Amino acid sequence: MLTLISATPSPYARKNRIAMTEKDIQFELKSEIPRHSDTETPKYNPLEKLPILIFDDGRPPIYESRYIQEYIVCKYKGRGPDLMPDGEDDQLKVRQIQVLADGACDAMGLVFFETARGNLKSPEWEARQLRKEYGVLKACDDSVRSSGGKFLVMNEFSVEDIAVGAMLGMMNMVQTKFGIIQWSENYPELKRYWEMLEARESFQQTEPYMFDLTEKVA
Ligand SMILES: N[C@@H](CCC(=O)N[C@@H](CS)C(=O)NCC(=O)O)C(=O)O
Repeated sequence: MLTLISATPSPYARKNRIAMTEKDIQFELKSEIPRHSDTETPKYNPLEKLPILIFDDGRPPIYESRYIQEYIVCKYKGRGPDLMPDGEDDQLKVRQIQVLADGACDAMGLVFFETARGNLKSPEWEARQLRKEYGVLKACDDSVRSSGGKFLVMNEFSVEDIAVGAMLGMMNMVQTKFGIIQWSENYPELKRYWEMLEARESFQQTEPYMFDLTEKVA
């Protein structure tokens, strides 16, 4: 049995959970708070980040959500949806979109911890990160409009749809809980695409929610 170390609000772990659910791969979900001192992440990943996929046969664990997606796509090919188109150029498009979606999640993390600095918060730094959020939203909206179909590349549900869906789910959570970013009103097409993704069973089962961070981290 595989084990995935995850966190309830994590868009990164959510991507892996969605891919494994879509492919009907059984795994144990271990949710934790990676920024608390009792986190198990350093035991498996020197970068101290989750998601981490742990094997029960002694193989070393793997980490980095995009790498775990690649592992799932390669090792479970032929099981459930491929989650990756066949053509090289299409695969490159998929990976390019993943870079943007994951980068927006990284920038949101930086905004979150900048906010936690209270009086030491740098408005310039926060504005720089928020600019990235809005830039990625615009780029994703452009991709939705030019895809001409339901999904972004070759009209096949693939890992870049999962990445953009998880990113938008994270932004929605942040908008609802902290009022940090407004996006859904400005991008009706992107919102429609996101709602279509969220209607999938794999998305519904993994809806993100915030945990209580009780230790000071920044
Ligand atoms: N690039 C990494 C980002 C993972 C990441 O930032 N995970 C957060 C949880 S959402 C984490 O574990 N943070 C702990 C830390 O940065 O120390 C990935 O895609 O897996």
